[in-house]
Amino acid sequence: MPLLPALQDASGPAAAREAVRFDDVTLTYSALAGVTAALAARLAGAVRVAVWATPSAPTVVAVVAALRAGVPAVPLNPKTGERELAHIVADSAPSLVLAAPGDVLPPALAGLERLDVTTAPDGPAPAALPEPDPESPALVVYTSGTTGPPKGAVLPRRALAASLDALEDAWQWTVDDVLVHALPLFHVHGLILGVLGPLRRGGSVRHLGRFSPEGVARELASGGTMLFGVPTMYHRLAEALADPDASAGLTDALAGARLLVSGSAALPVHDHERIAAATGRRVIERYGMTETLMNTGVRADGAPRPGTVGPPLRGVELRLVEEDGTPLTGADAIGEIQVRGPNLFTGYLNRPDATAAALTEDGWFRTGDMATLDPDGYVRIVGRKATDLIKSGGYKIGAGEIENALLDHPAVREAAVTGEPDPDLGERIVAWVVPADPAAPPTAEELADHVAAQLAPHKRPRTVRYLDALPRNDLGKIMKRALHG
Ligand code: MCA
Ligand code: AMP
Repeated sequence: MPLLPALQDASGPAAAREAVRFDDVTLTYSALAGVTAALAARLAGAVRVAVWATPSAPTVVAVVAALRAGVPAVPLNPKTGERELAHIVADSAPSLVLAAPGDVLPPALAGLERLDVTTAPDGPAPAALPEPDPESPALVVYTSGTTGPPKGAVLPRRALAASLDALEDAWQWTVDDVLVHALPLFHVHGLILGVLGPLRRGGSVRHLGRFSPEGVARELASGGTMLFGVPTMYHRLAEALADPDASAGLTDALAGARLLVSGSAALPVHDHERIAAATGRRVIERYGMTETLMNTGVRADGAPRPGTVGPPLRGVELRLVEEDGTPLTGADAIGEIQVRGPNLFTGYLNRPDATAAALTEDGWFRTGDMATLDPDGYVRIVGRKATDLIKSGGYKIGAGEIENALLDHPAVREAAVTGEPDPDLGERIVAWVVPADPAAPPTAEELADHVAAQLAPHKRPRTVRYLDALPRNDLGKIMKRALHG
């Protein structure tokens, strides 16, 4: 089966069905098939293309066209700062950058040929395009590690198809579903689940452009059947439900949805309970990772259980292992989650060392997530092996990359970065800074702007604490645990 069957047969009964809706543009399957086939013809032969992934219809057209052409796409966060963007461009070496007409691209992309992506179909619906090899790369998605710059996870077409079909099975996801979301389109959650998911099913997606409880209420009340979001969004929905001025319409809209799904980080039980109490509906969670796509999920016909991410999805093998790699058995044992299956990436671009370190010899991926198993196989994530990885607003952020950026600031002598619990973001980035001149420390705003400009706004410290010196052990290593004490 092709990756996007409904686009291959755009003259069929689905042709007039709505595929994608943004505020300003709606594309039917026949329109999307036409415009992406024309663009695919122009991309043919490219090694890789970058996509300036604003939350807009041209991003969908660009990614779908690249997929149809069999050319791997590298979605770029349009807010990425100079240093990080320069790294991604140098590492992924795209032949072209695809952007909407009028988008202003930063200097780091100046050396690339630019192709403007329009959403207006030009010409008659084309014949079906040849389907690329399922093992060929579909996307390269950049993701942070504990140290160093982000790595490009190479995701083959086979992994996208396997993961989306496993979700079809778990959630009874059909052509009639209308997905509502406001996730960014440069990560797995928003792009693969949120856009390619509906398109693979022949259903539709409505993207809000930016998240707001009012937008969620409006779209769910007018035909939306499913909502995907990160815990921060559900937290903000829970807040809105508790606010008499904001809850009008929202309560009924959420209550009427077929499925409310949270992922990318843990949804606190408190927010689960607040939403259930206000709407009578339970949010279900699924657990995934850029490198593995989706691993587990509570089924639509399963029992929702706050604090768990459900059982493994169809086709996914999952085990817990001890520190030395020995598989664990029995309830309550805590171990690292390892997964294996057709949902896995093929490796990190240009990083055979990191790829080898991430996988066992027999092909299990080391997630770094620590969990226990309930007796019925539901997975309960209890923590993470690496304390230097922070999940904030659903974004994975490495402490090391922020520390390096802070150390680049002339007014910073030493820096350490940690995550602190935050009711809205899950974790908030905290920078511990030793100023070069204690009499004239840099302001918190200056440091946040510096990190946002070098890396990305979501990586900026939300809190800055000033110290005379960082706590270090006898070997000179920073003792991060002592920072919060
Ligand atoms: C603020 N801004 C700045 C600065 N300060 N810009 C430049 N310099 C600064 N100093 C801007 C931001 O860019 C943003 O602009 C606005 O101010 C607000 O920023 P912020 O406070 O960071 O955003 P927020 O409103 O708190 O965002 C919350 C959010 C967001 C909407 C929930 O965190 C989000 O979209 N998260 C989704 C992450 C995600 O998709 N993760 C999936 C990874 P503007 O408002 O214009 O944007 S995939 C994954 O994890 C796996 C596979 C899985 O399981 O899903
Ligand atoms: P990323 O590398 O951005 O793809 O993020 C993947 C990580 O997000 C996983 O390794 C988990 O730590 C976390 N994650 C994703 N979904 C969930 C969830 N439902 N509950 C807890 N953590 C999650």
